[in-house]
Amino acid sequence: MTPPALPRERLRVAIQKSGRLSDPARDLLASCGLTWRESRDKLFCYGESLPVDLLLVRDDDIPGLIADGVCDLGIVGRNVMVEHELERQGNGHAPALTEIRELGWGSCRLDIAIGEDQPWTGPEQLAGLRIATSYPRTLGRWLGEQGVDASVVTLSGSVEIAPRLGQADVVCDLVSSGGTLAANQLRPVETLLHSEAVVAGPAQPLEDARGELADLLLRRMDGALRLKETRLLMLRAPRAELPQVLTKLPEGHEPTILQVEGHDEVSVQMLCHAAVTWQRLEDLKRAGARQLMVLPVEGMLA
Ligand code: PRT
Ligand code: ZN
Repeated sequence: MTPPALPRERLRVAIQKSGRLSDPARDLLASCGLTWRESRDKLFCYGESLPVDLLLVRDDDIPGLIADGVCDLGIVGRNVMVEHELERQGNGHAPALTEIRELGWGSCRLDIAIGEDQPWTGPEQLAGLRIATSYPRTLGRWLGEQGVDASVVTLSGSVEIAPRLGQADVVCDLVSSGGTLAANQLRPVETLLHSEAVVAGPAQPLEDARGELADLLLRRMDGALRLKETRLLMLRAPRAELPQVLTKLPEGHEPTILQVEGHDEVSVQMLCHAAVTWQRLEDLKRAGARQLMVLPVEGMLA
């Protein structure tokens, strides 16, 4: 696909067109205040609120688009980015990408998995075996680090059924809940990589107007990601119980404590860095707090 010719003072961000990362990536960009108009083929979104356009592609294409300078940033799994960089390295090229932000979602592991009834003594057990994977370079690097000589069978999908089809002895695949492995009578024994969605950018920083736009977008992303986690905790407590209640507050900003007019009571408000658990609310209540309330925060400007 040839991207539309546009002046390069517009920033171009590649995201997955459809798949596990596409909705969260769009939601994140929307929470940064981006609005856009989709092209008829739905592969290109023209940024209306900011000169930031989106290219909707297969996740595997994102690192290459950044490496070639077609896109300036991308939202992609670390697993895909690492594999791309190792492929470049194998071909004698310098690194093209850098990981700019971890996004905290799309988490998974790249694991070696063996038959669930097979014993596991360690990586040396893999010597001489056939390992099916969609991540041959990441697997190859790990095998090299372990000093194990095994043969890598590269498959583009359905890796977990390779042992049953006689294509491989063990697998090296992405795992999140572990349900797919279990359904295929496999169990994970080694983790090669911890992955999550990341913002990837070029190894060389962007220097023109696009650099400033990228900084703006990243600052908004940081704010949006922080806000997503932030909660406002509100409660009341008899003044006498306040010291005890304060010891039970979760992590967050310094609490604001106000006297409740006409009562020997205080009202406490606090911005918390993470969701407040039921356990925490029960602990606060036992310490003397009443009328506990936890609210999401829509916007914040310090
Ligand atoms: O069409 P396109 O090429 O864009 O999409 P895709 O099919 O290659 O990717 P997609 O949407 O499946 O995954 C995109 C990214 O999501 C991956 O590159 C990872 O960074 C991330 N991710 C997070 C996962 C998983 N979790 C995951 N569980 N990607 C794939 N899986 C698969 C895994 O391969 C296995 O088949 O889910 C199965 C295992 O899941 P559990 O929950 O049963 O363990
Ligand atoms: Zn893919």
